[in-house]
Amino acid sequence: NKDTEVTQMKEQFPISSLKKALENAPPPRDFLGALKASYLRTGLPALIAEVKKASPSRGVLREDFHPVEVAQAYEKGGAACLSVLTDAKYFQGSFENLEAIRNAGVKCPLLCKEFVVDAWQLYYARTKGADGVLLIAAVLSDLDIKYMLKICKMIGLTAIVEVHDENEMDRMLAIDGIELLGINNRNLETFEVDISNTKKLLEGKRGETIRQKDILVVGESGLFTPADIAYVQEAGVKAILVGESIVKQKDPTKGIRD
Ligand code: IGP
Repeated sequence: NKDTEVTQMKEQFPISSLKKALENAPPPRDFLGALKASYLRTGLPALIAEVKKASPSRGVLREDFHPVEVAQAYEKGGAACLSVLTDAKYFQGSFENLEAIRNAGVKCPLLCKEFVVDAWQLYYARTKGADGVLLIAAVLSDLDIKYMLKICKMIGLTAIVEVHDENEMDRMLAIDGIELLGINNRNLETFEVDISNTKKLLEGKRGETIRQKDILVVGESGLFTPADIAYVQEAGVKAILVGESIVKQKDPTKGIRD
């Protein structure tokens, strides 16, 4: 599992060496700012386009998968930010992909899409060129989330905190300092996707709290059509995270907006 993977990597790259590397690293790009600018400019949810080769529920999504080409196509197609899967076991991703995309001159801010279970991973992601990370409420305690948010702030990473049900949402709304909240429409245990989940979690008091706290909401997973986008925008979403439907396009510059 992730813990043993991280333990091994920690030995190879001790935290002291990562901190040292970060002293000379180029500054992070403004992930949240890029989303806001895109939303203001277009009036449509800002696109976080995901560089995703495969998933546990759908298998390999694209046989001729070239991460840098896909990333460049997304950027050209108008994505505000990119998400790059780095988990190897379930998504056939890698940190080499993240680094290669960063080094290829892609200007969009990059989200390192990883199962973060240890703060060490935040430093590591940053050394590999990440501007943002995902913190999943389903796998982290409230204390973990608070601690990791602090580290993110310290090293200049933007965090998207991900929830997928009411309980996780309420837990996260009680934590201060969350700027970006992702609502996953995919149930992580059953893999079932239902975009009405986004709407359900933004109704009533919860939606009110989100507006009061000025949290930007990202609609995640299972978005395929302009009608899907309109539906989640109507629910209150200002950014969307899309993988499958665009990675599968013959020409990934032909985004979901076309
Ligand atoms: C993208 P989709 O259905 O457009 O390919 O989904 C993204 O939301 C999904 O990859 C995702 C994910 C995650 C993957 C959302 N949260 C957490 C791994 C871990």
